[in-house]
Amino acid sequence: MTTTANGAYNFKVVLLGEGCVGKTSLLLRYIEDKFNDKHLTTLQATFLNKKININGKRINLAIWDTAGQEKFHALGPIYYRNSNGAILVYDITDEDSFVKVKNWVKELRKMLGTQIVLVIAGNKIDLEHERTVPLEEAESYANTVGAKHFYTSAKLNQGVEELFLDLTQEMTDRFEQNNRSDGNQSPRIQIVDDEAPAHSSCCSGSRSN
Ligand code: G3D
Ligand code: MG
Repeated sequence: MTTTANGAYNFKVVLLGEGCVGKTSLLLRYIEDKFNDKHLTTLQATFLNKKININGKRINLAIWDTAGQEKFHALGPIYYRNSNGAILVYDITDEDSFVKVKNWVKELRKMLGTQIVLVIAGNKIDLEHERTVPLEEAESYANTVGAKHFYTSAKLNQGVEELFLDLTQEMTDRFEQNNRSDGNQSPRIQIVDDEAPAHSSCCSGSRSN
């Protein structure tokens, strides 16, 4: 995280979760307000930028999506290093994807400690009738690990804006608290490139983590 010359905050956010849970769809819904855009789904990975304004503060989010490496168990620390926030996505109709979220929480806490802000997203709530991950279990789990829990549908555009807004607010609060409590600590530097392309992946194959 660093502040730019014009005083804006730059935060890095990573999307994590099993393949096919809807990570790319959530990102495209948030940034482009689109769902199942076949043109965008053919692009290759990196990140998308979003500029937002909260209470007069300008914030640049660099939101990283995977190139589908999660399907080959190939997402490592290089992907999530220097992240200020992580969105851990599972599919409410897929219990294995919730287990995968728990594994990611363990890994992130171990590698990055409590500095990273975590939010958990139970996606595909338009498929509520197919739910297999119990509501109370997901919410109480999130509580125990200090993460907020949101329900989302990238398809119907439910909960998406709220999730990103809450995460951004929390990252901003966290950054300002840290600055107050340790004014001498130099901020983590992170380069934001406005020209980076978008990405998404195809999910017609087998699921994996
Ligand atoms: P990923 O990036 O986590 O791998 P994707 O997941 O965003 O590529 O989405 C995987 C599949 O789930 C896609 O379907 C996508 O349309 C679908 N999906 C994503 N979000 C939702 C949602 O909120 N509700 C429903 N019903 N489906 C969703 P395909 O068929 O293209 O593989
Ligand atoms: Mg994807």
